[in-house]
Amino acid sequence: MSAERIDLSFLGDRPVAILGLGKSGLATARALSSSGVEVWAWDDAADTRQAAAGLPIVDLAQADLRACRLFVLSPGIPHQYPRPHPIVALAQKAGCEIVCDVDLLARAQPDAAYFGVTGTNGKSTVTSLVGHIFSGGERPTQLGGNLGIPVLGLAPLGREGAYVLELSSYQLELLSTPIFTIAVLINLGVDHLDRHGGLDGYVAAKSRIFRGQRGQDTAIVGVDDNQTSAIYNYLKDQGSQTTIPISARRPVAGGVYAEAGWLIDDTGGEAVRAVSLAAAVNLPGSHNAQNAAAAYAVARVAGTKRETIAQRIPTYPGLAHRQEAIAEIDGITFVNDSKATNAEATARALACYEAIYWIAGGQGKASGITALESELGHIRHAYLIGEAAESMAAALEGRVQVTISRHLSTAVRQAVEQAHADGNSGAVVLLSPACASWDQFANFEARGDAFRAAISRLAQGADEAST
Ligand code: UMA
Repeated sequence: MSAERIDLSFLGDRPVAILGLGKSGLATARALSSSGVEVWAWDDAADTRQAAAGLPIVDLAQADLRACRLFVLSPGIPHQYPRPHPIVALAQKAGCEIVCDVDLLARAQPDAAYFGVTGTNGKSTVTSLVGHIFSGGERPTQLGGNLGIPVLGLAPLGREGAYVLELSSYQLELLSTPIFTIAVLINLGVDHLDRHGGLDGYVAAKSRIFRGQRGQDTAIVGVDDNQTSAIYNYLKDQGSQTTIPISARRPVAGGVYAEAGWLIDDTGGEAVRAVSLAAAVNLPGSHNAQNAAAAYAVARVAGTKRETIAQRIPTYPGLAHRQEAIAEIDGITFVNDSKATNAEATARALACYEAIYWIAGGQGKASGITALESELGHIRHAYLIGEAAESMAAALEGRVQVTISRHLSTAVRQAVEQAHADGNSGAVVLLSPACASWDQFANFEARGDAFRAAISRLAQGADEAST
């Protein structure tokens, strides 16, 4: 968080209603309050309302929402599907303009550049990798959004700066201000279908990142899946903006792609070996080649020199909870991939290791685990936790050895015991749940932290045993 806040005083005298006082709602309320704007803040959870000490709590279900200037909705709260939250329905009836925090940032900082990143998987990595490439200070940059840093907690940047924002489908669906001079769509799998009324709604929400782009703007689009490939072709045919294809699988004319351990830059009309992917140790697997291609393309379009990008991609430190190698104990490597909340993300991690003792489960997704089936051969044993344990066990039956562990700490203990019993040097205990965390944890970070804590207890036990 910066000491200097985004100024929202242009919103004037009328109150602004905020529904949801999680990360984004709290940052919004604070930015509005410090700008002198009257806030009506509400959260359905009584303990969250209590924790929001100092904020003016107003029961929005009872308030006259016609008096509001705007209604700021937290991204996790439905405004359309499966059904609008009752207070959102009241706001709609009252004719209130419903926006998200990104709209407010865009209106408050109209002169800054906005680079948006979306996709089903990899968007946090691409966003943070772009930030890493820009970290030399050539241009003031702030990273935020779905990444976990609410946008109204970012610093004001003005004309010289660039906001690099990770956008979820929830945020894009709410965002009414078209702002992205560089917009990235990395890939599209199946996720959040309940919130978008099905796959078409999800694809439409993601495509909104390109809304309003014009001649000088750029759309960077992954072409490795059918959905995004169709979107790339559509945008190219329309010709409203410059389009750059990216691929981890094949050469793409005019684009950026991975080939034989290199990122190839063909954006200048000549294929040039630009970055050694082999040197980028914290970007393993072909999915990360796709992420690196996307980040490379953003940085090139933004004017960063090819040599600078080639130096910085290999020094990317990686992100917590995304294939994060957290320890090696007695020949077993522990990898925290708690952020993998759907089967596509987990498939990407499974593809990177052999002899995997796999911890998975949580709150299941409607799409199930079909998308990771091609990687089952890498798994020695699966340890299943949470609500989805039984349904995942049924889906894996006869193909993978399964233990219903129910709880994460039990799963870690069982996985370690089995890896030792198998005498597996090179074993990997991988937490990559393919499920949301909300049945047993506050969020994916808390789940990853619990994994780390279980391993740290294990490491202490190992130390005690060896002394
Ligand atoms: N709430 C209600 N009524 C409801 C539902 C929720 O009052 O019916 C309240 C809850 O009590 C809680 C608050 O709303 O206090 C939560 O709001 P939220 O779910 O929008 O979560 P935030 O804490 O504001 O975090 C949001 C994003 N969360 C979601 O989109 C679900 C975070 O993305 C993001 O990092 C953060 O803003 C900062 O921008 C997380 C996420 O899970 C990582 N995103 C999904 C994903 O990546 O798949 C989309």
